[in-house]
Amino acid sequence: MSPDLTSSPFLAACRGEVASRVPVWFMRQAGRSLPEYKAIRGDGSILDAIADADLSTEITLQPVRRYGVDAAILFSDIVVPAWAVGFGIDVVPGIGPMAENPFRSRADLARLRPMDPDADTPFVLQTVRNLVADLEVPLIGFAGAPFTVASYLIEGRPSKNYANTKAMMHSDPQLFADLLENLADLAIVSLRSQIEAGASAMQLFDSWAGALSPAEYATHVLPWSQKVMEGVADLNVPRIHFGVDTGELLPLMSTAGVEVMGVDWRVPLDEARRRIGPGFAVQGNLDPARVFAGWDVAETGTREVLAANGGQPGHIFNLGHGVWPELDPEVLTKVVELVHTEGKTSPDA
Ligand code: 1CP
Repeated sequence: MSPDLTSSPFLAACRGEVASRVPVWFMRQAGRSLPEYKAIRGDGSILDAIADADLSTEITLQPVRRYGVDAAILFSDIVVPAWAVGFGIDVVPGIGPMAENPFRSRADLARLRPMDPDADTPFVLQTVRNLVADLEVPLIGFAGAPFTVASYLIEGRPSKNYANTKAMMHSDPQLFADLLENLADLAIVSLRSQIEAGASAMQLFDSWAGALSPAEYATHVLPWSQKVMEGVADLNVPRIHFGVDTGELLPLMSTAGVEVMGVDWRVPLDEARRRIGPGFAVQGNLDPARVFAGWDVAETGTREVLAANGGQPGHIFNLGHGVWPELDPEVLTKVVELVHTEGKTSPDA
């Protein structure tokens, strides 16, 4: 029997309630910073590891065991739905998602057929079921937001300036909208299947939305992220929304239909709360670089993040972006311990 997790510190904080402690987890907490990951991951594409439910289950559990974090995040990737429906995308070790034939024209929409999770991603559902049977903390399911996934399909590889993506957005807005609508549908189906299999929260990663101006975001991106959030609303799990370099976009992103707003390291949490207004929990936001710098710097940074939240209910401690492969897991363990002992929230804060 899996335990009743409703009163877990993580889910309480997502609801904006005072939790027994400030919960903490790390984006990209599984993966290459962990020696135990490198030991079992093998070579080749991460997609092969994701297609192996036993391996994905173990990789998801590794950081939970090591760090004592308050939530697990499914070991998968944001390109899994597009890969599973046969778009033609791979994840190349040391680089990231790559498509040999990028999305360039209306005809490419046919490469994104609807997804049937039972037939197309049975291994994801099996991994979620394995995990919820084993875990004593909530499992977070996730999807890439339509814009961020589109950026990989259009560029065909990780990008610095999103030149092709923004060119399509401005020169053929209808094609861009049709692509994002298609990707929104894939994200909805994928998220619903993860939640129905047992995930108790979800995060929509719009990692690269910070490349856009607020006007571009509002017109060309927000409606499709809103569609994703609405498409899972009836399942009543907390919805977390996050992107990097999104300080200017926080007020808009928080209108997508979210309970928890993820904040990168550039905006202190008190300022982030001021920008998005009341009624949201916040997640973040220790700069990974301050973990890289070693424990003394990480300790000061952790205390600064807690102080910026000022004890307000609804704080989920996290990094301001994902764990870097070069971070020292020992420092992250100490961050978790410090947040657990010193992090307090109060209704009077
Ligand atoms: O083969 C490997 O081990 C390579 C590294 C790796 C890993 C561990 C990739 C390739 N994906 C993942 C797993 C992954 N990806 C998780 C699982 C949870 C965990 O690690 O704890 C998650 C949540 C993701 C999500 C993801 N993939 C995002 C959003 C989060 C973020 O960091 O902004 C993005 C942008 C991707 C694309 C991606 N996949 C992999 C890489 C190296 C990248 C980024 C490439 C780039 O810089 O554009």
